[in-house]
Amino acid sequence: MTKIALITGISGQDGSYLTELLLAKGYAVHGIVRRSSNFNTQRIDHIYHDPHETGPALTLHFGDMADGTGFRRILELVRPDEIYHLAAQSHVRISFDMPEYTADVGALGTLRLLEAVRDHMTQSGRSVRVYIAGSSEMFGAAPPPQNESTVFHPRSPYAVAKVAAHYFAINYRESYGHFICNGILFNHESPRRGETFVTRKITRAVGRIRAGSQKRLALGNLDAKRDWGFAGDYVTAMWLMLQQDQPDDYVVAMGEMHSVRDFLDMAFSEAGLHWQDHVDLDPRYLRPAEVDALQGDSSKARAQLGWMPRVSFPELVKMMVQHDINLAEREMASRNFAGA
Ligand code: NDP
Ligand code: GDR
Repeated sequence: MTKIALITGISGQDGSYLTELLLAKGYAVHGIVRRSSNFNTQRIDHIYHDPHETGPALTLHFGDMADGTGFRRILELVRPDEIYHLAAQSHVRISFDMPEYTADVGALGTLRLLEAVRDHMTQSGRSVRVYIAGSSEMFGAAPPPQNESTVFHPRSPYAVAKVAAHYFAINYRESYGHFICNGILFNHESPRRGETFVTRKITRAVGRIRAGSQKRLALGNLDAKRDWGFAGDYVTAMWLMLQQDQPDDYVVAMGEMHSVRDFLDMAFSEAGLHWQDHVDLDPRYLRPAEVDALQGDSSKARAQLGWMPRVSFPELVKMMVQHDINLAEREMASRNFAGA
């Protein structure tokens, strides 16, 4: 029997890698996308085929985690075996500008999903497994290394919303016996990372500075330390969690800590540049409360799930820089052609 997966946040970085993984495993994949005045499916366009031409291995539905009724309708239609709940306003600094919306989508959106799944299971007698995308931001000010037993100390509206979602999930697991897993994932990046997150902001700038289309790069706190891994490796952990006999919560991380300054050093050096010649500090990018240091202890995921990252930190930086050098060169070439 073909397994059916439903992914919220399918158009995001993780959604695109997870879709590739599940399709390769033979799943029929359904994803929820937001209505937008512009196309917002660039990250999955290479996988999506017109169902009129090829048959639906990947099916998209319009929806929004602020709209519980719409989600229920999609759930009844799709009848998934597994749900991967990735949708969120996922930018930490922007969550200080939009706290109410961030909490509505991140915390209440998760509750809407869990309630819909609860009713669906009661009414249909079916069993649905659910993955909830938690974050190392939930640890916030708790000193490193952080693992599943570390007490949360969230430092942003985003992180508080994720903590609420985490405990909603545990409450539904304990109250109704649902198969729900919380993944507590540390930062994971890729060439598909949104361009306002610090790693991609840096590698995009490196590419453009090298191509001659950008001169300066404005950043905030260079001292913050993060545990950065490759997104393609981290979606495998999501899938593994839902294949276990029992639901549980897992930290997924590389176990290394690097500062933003370290990332700058490596990314600019990879392109033969010196970041000190190009970077300006702009207080606009500072946060009202910062998370200083995150380093995950993922021994549990490695022992129980058999999860292992394949891409090292230096390989990740190199992959992103090479991608963005090529992208900036293509942008310059098309700009020159347009002006020819
Ligand atoms: P992205 O920001 O790249 O993707 C977020 C996705 O959620 C997008 O598809 C976005 O749609 C969608 N979305 C946003 N708001 C809504 C809404 N109101 N209704 C429905 N969909 C919505 O995030 P990532 O892929 O990097 O992360 C996936 C999940 O994992 C998020 O929940 C994030 O908070 C969490 N996480 C991420 C980590 C990381 O390092 N990447 C680490 C730990 C947790 P659109 O494309 O239209 O904007
Ligand atoms: P983070 O990622 O907040 O860890 O959340 P981000 O890349 O935004 O910031 C990492 C660190 O870099 C510092 N920083 C800057 N950040 C941004 N975005 N822009 C800048 O110009 C800049 N200058 C310095 C930040 O202060 C911070 O300390 C990401 C998101 O994917 C979340 O959804 C996810 O839950 C966590 O990772 C784990």
